[in-house]
Amino acid sequence: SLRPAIIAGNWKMNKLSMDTMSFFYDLKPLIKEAKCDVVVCVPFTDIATAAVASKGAKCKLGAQNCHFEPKGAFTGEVSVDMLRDAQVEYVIIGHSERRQYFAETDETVNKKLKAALAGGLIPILCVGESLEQRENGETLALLESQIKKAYEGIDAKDAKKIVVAYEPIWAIGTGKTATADEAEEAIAHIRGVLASLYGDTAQNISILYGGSMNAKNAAELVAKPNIDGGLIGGASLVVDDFVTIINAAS
Ligand code: 3PY
Repeated sequence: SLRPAIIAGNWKMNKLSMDTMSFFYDLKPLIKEAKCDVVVCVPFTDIATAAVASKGAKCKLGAQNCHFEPKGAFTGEVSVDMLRDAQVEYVIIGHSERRQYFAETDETVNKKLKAALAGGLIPILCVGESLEQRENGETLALLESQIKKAYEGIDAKDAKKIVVAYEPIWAIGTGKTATADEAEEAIAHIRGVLASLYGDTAQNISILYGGSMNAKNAAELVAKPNIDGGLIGGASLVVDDFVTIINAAS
């Protein structure tokens, strides 16, 4: 395929430093032969520990958020440069939990994308519809709008660095997964929107599925032609489950 598979874990607000240490200690020998790119997005406070514990492992580190300003009076925020300095290579931007609980908008998502790209981080951009939007038949229009607003002012060269994650909100932390066909339909649509903006470059953009992807359903999801991997919530906290998913995508 044009696109290497990516399996990215999103720990959300979980794990202390000791748990982080044992996670990478256990993970390292099990992903030596992984054929996909493996990313683990840890809480800010676990980054330093993860950077040491993951040394030599076939995985990259990610954060779950960043601020769009380079520095200054933004109490409690973390900049792109700070993340780079801490050996982070990826950053999740616009996760639905941040949009829902922390007032992120399409506009801040766009600013964060630009800041991450300018600073050399690979953004994992999250988009996805609510249950109400799906039931009202608004899914495809909403995805188009979220994608177009997120990519505003971003050229094709930068656009292809962004990893997209389609995460239907109704499937996040609920145990409900989109069927592989529903996920493929939404992701093919996202790729179509990207093609309308960037032409053939859309074929080089990795688009992941997220939302209760687990050891049982991963293989069927990643077998779909447009699904290039996964952004994994709860199952990424457990080494065995995470490795099963990585192997399904390898
Ligand atoms: C989930 O799987 O619930 C996620 O939100 C992954 O980001």
